[in-house]
Amino acid sequence: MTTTYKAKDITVLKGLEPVRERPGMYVGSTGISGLHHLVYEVVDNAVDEAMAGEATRIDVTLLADGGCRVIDNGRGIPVDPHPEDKKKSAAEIVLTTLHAGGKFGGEGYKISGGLHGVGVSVVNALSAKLELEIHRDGGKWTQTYKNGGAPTARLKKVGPSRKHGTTVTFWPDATIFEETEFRAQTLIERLREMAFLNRGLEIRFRDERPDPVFEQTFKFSGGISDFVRHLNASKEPLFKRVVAFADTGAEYEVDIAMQWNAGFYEGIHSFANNIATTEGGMHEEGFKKALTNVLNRYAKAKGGVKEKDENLLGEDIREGLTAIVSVKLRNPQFEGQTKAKLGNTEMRSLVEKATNEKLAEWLEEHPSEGRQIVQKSTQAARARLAARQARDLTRRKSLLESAAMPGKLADCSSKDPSESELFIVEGDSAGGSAKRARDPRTQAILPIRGKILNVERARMDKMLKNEEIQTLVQAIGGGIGDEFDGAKVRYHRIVIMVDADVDGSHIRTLLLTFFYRQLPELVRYGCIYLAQPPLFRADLGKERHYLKDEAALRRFQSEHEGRNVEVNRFKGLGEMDWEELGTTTMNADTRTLLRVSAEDAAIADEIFSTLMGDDVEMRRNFIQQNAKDVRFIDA
Ligand code: 0RA
Repeated sequence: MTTTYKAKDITVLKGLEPVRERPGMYVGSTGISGLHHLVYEVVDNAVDEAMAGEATRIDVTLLADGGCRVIDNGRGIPVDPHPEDKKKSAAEIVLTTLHAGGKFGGEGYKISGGLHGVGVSVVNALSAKLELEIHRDGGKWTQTYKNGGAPTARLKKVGPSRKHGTTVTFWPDATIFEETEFRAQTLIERLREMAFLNRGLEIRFRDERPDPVFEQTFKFSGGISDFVRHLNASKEPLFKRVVAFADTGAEYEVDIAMQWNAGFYEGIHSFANNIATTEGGMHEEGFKKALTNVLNRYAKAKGGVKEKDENLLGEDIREGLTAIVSVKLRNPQFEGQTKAKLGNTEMRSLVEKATNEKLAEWLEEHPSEGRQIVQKSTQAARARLAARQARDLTRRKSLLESAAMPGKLADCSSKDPSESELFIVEGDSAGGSAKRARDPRTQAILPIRGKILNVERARMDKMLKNEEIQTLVQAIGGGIGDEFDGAKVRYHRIVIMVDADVDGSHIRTLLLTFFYRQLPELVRYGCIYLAQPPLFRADLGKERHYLKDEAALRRFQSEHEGRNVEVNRFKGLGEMDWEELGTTTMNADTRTLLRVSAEDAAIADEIFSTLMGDDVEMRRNFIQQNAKDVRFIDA
């Protein structure tokens, strides 16, 4: 259909008619959220006055008759005749023309803004009635609009006034909105947020609809710092102080406040011109980037994280962080699915720079808090690594449980765990002797490399990644940790057979720690043993005597005083021939095994932690205290 426009139609299109035709375009919807948007639109204008330093107070009242009144003590909408249309006041133009706001306070007057930054004319267009009252230039002025924005008369001075400010009272149009009853709680939340975001601004909410009347005032001298405290109120803050800093330029404002809590969730709330940017955007990006940078630099400078260690991730640092990032700027670009993402690229570097400088400064001034933040972040990093490892292990589980046994394992032929033994043997040559000496029906041999780990500072996580340990887990067959299944264990005796030297003792400690931590059931049920290979061979003529330690040797020598005793010290298992190894250490009829108690394993674990841990002081003390104890430090 072809439409021919008449002059009248064009005038109407220029006015507010488009708003009534497509309300959703201007207030989002014709539902409750669109209805509330009307309130926010007027409040936004009032907040703009506050941001301009002209208003200090906003009163929002829900009237008993369904109307809503917003009073501010700002400059008041200009009342003088409009330069282009002398019959109309500037105020009338503001109320009846779309996008009129910016024409008055100079370029970009409208900083804070509703959904589309369209101003009070939209409220007028969607109201059955709107009453305007202005205090300005020594007078009080009023005007009424009806049926979607038509003025009933010109703006009229009704008397003198010494006040300044604007009062807008409107009654939403029931022919446009699906419902016209405001929800107090929703409005309260937003008004409180507005009060937090605009420090010192007093916002009073009054609901005159119910009986009794309800009233609440919001005014926060701490601004967004109070906001952060409010959000953390039900949580346990890491420390009392709120980290807060700001940066104001001619064209922008950056305002940031944050506080860590003992929880694990990240709560970063960003705003641009008082509008929640729930999809984030440039300001949030800049903040996160700088936060990660500053804290990594700080942590390394102060020793919380070692120079060679991996950086903390942003997510580690943000664990348990509640933060408000609020920016104000001239022409905000809202992007994204819900237009809740700030697109102005300049805000990224501005926020990043402010955070880089001011947060670093704050940390220097608050070392105790700084330490706590780093501690919390490193804990988060550790937890993240542990979680990943747990995932990796589960993924590897199928491999660990697979029927295929590691190539290095010389398995026994028996499939009965109660008669099967696994010898974990240090070194390949000893492994070779052990294979010859064993009973192949019941004894399996798993040789492991001389040093299964470069034991220096090996932590549990490193240990689990070790190939030798993984081979061991595979051979034993029951899995580890939480997923351990005793029924799948393939040997009821697991024998650690290592050299009687420092390396051997290290490996023994490490293996015991591994069993204690990852397979405690095996320790508790007494399945773990230490082989007792002799340290000396004393030859008396053709007789060979195997002696397990120095004490045994001294006893032997005193018993055979005057006779020619030739003493050999075994430097390692590899120096024994296989028959010697068999009779002294492996053969069930002639050997002695030492069963490892849970206590032994716990001691090993403690030794392990002490020897391998980060605490240098503890390690030094331990070595001094135990220097003479051959159990730990063999000569
Ligand atoms: C246009 C220009 C100026 C202020 C306003 C509108 C204004 C609008 C609303 C709506 C609710 N309260 C308001 N307060 C002010 C600038 C006035 C000047 O420069 O003096």
